Amino acid sequence: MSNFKIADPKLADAGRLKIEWAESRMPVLTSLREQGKKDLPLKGMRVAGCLHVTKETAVLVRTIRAAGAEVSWSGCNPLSTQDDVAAALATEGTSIYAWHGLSRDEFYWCIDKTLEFKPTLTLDDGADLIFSVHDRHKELSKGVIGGTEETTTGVHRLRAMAKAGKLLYPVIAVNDSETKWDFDNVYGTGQSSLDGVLRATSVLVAGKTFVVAGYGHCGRGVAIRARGLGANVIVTEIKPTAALKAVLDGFRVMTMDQAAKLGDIFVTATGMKDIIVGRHFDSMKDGAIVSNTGHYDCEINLVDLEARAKGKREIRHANEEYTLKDGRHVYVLAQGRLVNLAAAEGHPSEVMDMSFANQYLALCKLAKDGKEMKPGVYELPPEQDQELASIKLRTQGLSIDELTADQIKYRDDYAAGT
Ligand code: RBV
Repeated sequence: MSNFKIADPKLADAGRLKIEWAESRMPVLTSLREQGKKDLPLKGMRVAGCLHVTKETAVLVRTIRAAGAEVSWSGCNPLSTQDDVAAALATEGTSIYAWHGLSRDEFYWCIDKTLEFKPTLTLDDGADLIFSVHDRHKELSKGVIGGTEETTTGVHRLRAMAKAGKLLYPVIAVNDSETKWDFDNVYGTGQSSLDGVLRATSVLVAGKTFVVAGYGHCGRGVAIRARGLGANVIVTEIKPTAALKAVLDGFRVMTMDQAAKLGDIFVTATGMKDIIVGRHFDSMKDGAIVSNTGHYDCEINLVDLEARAKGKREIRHANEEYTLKDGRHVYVLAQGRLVNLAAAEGHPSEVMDMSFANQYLALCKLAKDGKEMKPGVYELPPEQDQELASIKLRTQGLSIDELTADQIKYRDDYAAGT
């Protein structure tokens, strides 16, 4: 019998259909599952997970369980849980504590519940679970062989913990695998963020001035897709080389002070706090739409906006209209939380297929070798990226060329010139 706290168990049938749909688009992860059913690489493991409860995550959870592990799960964002998926997981025996719209206290309560079974492995997206182990449940860390981390923000936190000498067990930075950051962060964030903006607003993107803050992998993905829909895209940056890349990719680059006056739609993708603050709201056009796709909700300063507002109302799902004291309106999507997961369904299954294959393989690696690994942040082997990409290509019916023996000789021959 599983333990769970979810919104409504009656949603399980709808959740199961969603999961089936995702599964049909995740051939890499499901092929690993078939192998895992035979080899049971996670036998005896207790995996605590804190990651968005989506249909794709459910495919990962099923895979981890099929490989022999017990699982206890919570969501990693108050607004990203898909309640029907949570219900489906609960009814198939997964311990899960997650519902859409939980408070901050409930968020940490859910994490604490997942730790009750004393995990041997932790799986994070944003490092809130690992941090909870280190902060409030230090005694549990002795029993943890290792952990994994899904996202840039979490890896950043963990590297800072390791640098401060505070990290107590080895963690694999799944985010840093090429088959994660070069696909999920770019194409996943690109499409799902636009999906979130569109579901929350249904506005015409063509012809709009679309401001993207940050030109890392995520920001680049959003900028490319916004341009694809016909927007005039402006990029803001703090890093000279990233800004220059945006310029050479054909985007306008300027400061947020300048962009704030021009933008119709804003998406922040920086991982940094206070990207859009009071003085930016002061200069925005009437009707500006503001959203964030970074991991935490600190990029748009809503306290500053509240201070300028005389009223607000939810005008559509995940879309709040703020009326400012001077009569202008600013629309905030998904309360400034990641718009792709809070207003839409997160990244498409096809990219999560590779991200979660990396997650699964990282857990298997820790189950096998974790006891010999010192505390620290580790990366997955680059050969694994090539293997996963090969499976992905094969399942799409695509073939690629191979070097001949003669070409390999040429490649390795430093004396061969003109
Ligand atoms: N993300 N997961 C999904 N559909 O399950 N969508 C996005 C999904 C992850 C993504 O890998 C990213 O690194 C993280 O969410 C940000 O919190």
